Amino acid sequence: MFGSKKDVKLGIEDTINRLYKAFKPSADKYHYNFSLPELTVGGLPTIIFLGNHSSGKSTLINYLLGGTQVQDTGVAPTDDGFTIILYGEKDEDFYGPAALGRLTKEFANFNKFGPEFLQHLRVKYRKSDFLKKVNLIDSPGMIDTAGDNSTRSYNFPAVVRSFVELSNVVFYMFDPDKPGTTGETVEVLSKCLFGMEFKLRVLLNKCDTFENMYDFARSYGALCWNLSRVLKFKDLPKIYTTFTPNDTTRVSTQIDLNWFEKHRAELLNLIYTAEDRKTDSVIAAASADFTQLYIRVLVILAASKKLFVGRAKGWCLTFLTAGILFLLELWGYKALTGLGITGPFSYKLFLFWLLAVVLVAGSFWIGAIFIKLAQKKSRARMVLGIDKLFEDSFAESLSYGDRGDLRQYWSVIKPETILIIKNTKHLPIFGWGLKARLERVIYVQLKESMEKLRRNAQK
Ligand SMILES: Nc1nc2c(ncn2[C@@H]2O[C@H](COP(=O)(O)OP(=O)(O)OP(=O)(O)O)[C@@H](O)[C@H]2O)c(=O)[nH]1
Ligand SMILES: [Mg+2]
Repeated sequence: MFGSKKDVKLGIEDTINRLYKAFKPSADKYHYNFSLPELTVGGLPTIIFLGNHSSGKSTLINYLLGGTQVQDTGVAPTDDGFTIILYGEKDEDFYGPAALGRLTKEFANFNKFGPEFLQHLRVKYRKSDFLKKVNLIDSPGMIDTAGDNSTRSYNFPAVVRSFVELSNVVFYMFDPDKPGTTGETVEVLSKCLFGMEFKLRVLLNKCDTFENMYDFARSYGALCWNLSRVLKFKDLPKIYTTFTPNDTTRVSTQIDLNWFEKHRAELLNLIYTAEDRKTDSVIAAASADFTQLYIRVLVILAASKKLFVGRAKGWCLTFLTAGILFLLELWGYKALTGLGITGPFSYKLFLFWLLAVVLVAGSFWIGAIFIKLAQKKSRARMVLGIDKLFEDSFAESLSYGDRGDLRQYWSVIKPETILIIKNTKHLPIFGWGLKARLERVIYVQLKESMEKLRRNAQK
């Protein structure tokens, strides 16, 4: 059905889009929001620029856009928000909710980050041929606030993670002054990129500022050292050593710039061919999404199974207690009156049945209260030992040691899962069909799509 290379990619994107739509009701049932709610099939690739403040993100973007001053640049921290730069017939800027309204379906979930985040969102349309090939995202520079987000009024790592998920190439820029040491950089590199490592390209920028080779080697070494401490990947990502030229670069520079120019050419080539990498990043994002949903489903099912067993035990005990009380009453009645309970109406018989109803109803009433309290306690215990619930659900995969990423996915969905277990009155009990369908998506359909893409690339 699909012939050309492009058709194969569109076919894969279309399949993934249909998977997202098909699983939306199940995801809703488990309170899971897909990071990519819907795909724009055949949409442009997106490139995001992350990095320390003043590392040269905005300057590079302006350079790519033909030297126009689309983004403000400056030595002090300049950008405090995310700017999405798209192609438009006329120059237009949008801010906040209006900006969100201009974006594609991929961004539909971004309002979950709240109004504070939306105040830091901008969309710029520019008439540049470059933007006919890619969408660009400029980001606020990282600052020194590891461990707390007090200087940002929104959940910065979560926002970065979402942008990374929908981007196809992630440029992480460093400058010689701060080769990977700011707190937020460490946090973002270690927490926000798992599963997306293949999109990452590191840029050691401003190479024109080195005084000599020794100076360069020191910075490069420091960057590698810092990266190796925070990145959990097996291999160091590719590092481009480059700079963005301006009118005075050549005049003020003391080091041979030719090699850095060569690296910039490679970098530009990567950007121009981002289209080729778009579909594999879409598959990776879908894989992350469906894996997270899968973990959510399994943990919730394990929790609801425990609660169900607790409830079943409680009701069995209640029935037993009510039965025993009834039999005791019957025995006492017979011993005291010598009468049966099926004879003609008498006030004694009436009292017997009245007491029987009180005993049985009372047992059920007290039983129901006990079950409710026990369930509450059981939920609280489960929340405290939530990691065990996860570890037990994935004991086999984790013991083989080949799915270490499962723990990272779990860390993303854990806080919300805790809230769901704590507060949702009726947790789904039957979901084994969904489990099997998700396994098919993750282990068969998405794997096959990746394989198809690989074969297609070799054609
Ligand atoms: N020498 C040299 N200076 C550069 C280079 N790239 C950017 N600069 C300068 O570095 C300063 C910061 O650049 P920006 O582009 O504003 O940096 P940014 O990463 O966008 O900074 P924030 O928006 O604050 O995160 C500006 O004064 C630029 O002129 C480069 O490759 N070489
Ligand atoms: Mg900037």
